Amino acid sequence: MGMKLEKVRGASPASGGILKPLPGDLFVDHRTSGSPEPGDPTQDAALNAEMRWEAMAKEGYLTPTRLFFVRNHSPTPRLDPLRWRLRVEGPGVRRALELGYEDLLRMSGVSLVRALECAGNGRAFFAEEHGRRAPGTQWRLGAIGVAEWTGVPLRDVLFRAGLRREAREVMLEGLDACRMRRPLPLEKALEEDTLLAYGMNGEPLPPDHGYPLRAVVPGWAAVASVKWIGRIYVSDTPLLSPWNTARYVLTGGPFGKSRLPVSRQVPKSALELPWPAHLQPGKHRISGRSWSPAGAIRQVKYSLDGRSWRPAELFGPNLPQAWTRWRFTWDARPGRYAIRVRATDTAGNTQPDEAPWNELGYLYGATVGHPVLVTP
Ligand SMILES: Nc1nc2c(c(=O)[nH]1)N[C@H]1C(S)=C(S)[C@@H](COP(=O)(O)O)O[C@H]1N2
Ligand SMILES: [Mo]
Repeated sequence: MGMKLEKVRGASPASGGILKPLPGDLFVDHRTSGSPEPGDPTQDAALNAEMRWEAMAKEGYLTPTRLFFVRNHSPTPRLDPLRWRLRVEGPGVRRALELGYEDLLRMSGVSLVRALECAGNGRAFFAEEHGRRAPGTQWRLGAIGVAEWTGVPLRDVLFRAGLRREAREVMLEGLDACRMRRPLPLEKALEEDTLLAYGMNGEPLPPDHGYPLRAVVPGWAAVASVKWIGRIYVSDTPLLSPWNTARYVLTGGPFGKSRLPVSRQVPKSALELPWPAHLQPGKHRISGRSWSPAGAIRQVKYSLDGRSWRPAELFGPNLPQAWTRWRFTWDARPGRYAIRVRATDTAGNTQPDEAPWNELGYLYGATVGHPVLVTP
């Protein structure tokens, strides 16, 4: 779709580090809480940048790229699109393919509005709400964004290589130092909105978000949406990687000893207020967003005291696999509050009071008390 090729200077080192400016009023910088990832030969701490929700209060439906969270397992690589190639191979395809950046731009493209959300979004609340800390980046709710992604359906590339009857799983492999890779079941890979994206919000993907090419796997935790893709391997057997065996699995608590790879997300809601928020007494318009992988949002309720609930007013687009904005007016009296929000999606899923404990702290979808202090 007529996207312009950004002028890119020549080859650069494999690791570029942090490219996105991280002003403190827009992001929580989680780098310091993380050490280098095992398996990353560069041994550099990678960028984990959490969007501050108050920054979205004045924005429209989409998350502007400059506000979009970043979650890296290795530092951001700088890739030269003139030398970059996408290889498609493995026993599940009839012929191996090699595509360049221009080849992908020439294929017929689509643009879709979809959310990407980290599997660990909300992890901090296992500790903050239930007193049990799950290790890993302590995200509150800012590891989500909704963008317009432009690219080609993954299935069009797979069809070009020709799928064999035996094809089972599709491993998407990143070119970052840790070679992040994770298999997708063939059925998910073939869904029409599973994309290989080269554009984000009408511009070429920025390096931190996967330039030149990333996957966008709607509805699934964003670990499936591999960035900086260099190879797609189609197997005829189930595939393993550290990212679907050791990490990004549900284990412990009700999951017991099983290690279920995280796939689908759960519904959540967030207020567009600082954490904690300080407000003057008087009337305020409070706004936020709710989202679910299972459909659009049917209803959002809020509570100032955790007991009585009132409906918030939904407004603007309400796209499935993206999010919905809502607002309510609050005549705030002095005091300390924990505002809770509970969304119900069109499939009937409602956010619970408690999220199932799991040792690695994924899929925290329970309601959350947003601390608000009202003082003159
Ligand atoms: N190659 C590669 N792809 C990756 C990652 C990574 O570290 N390397 N992180 C994944 C995770 S865990 C998330 S949540 C999303 C984050 O995408 P974003 O940084 O564009 O917001 O990218 C995914 N894709
Ligand atoms: Mo993630």
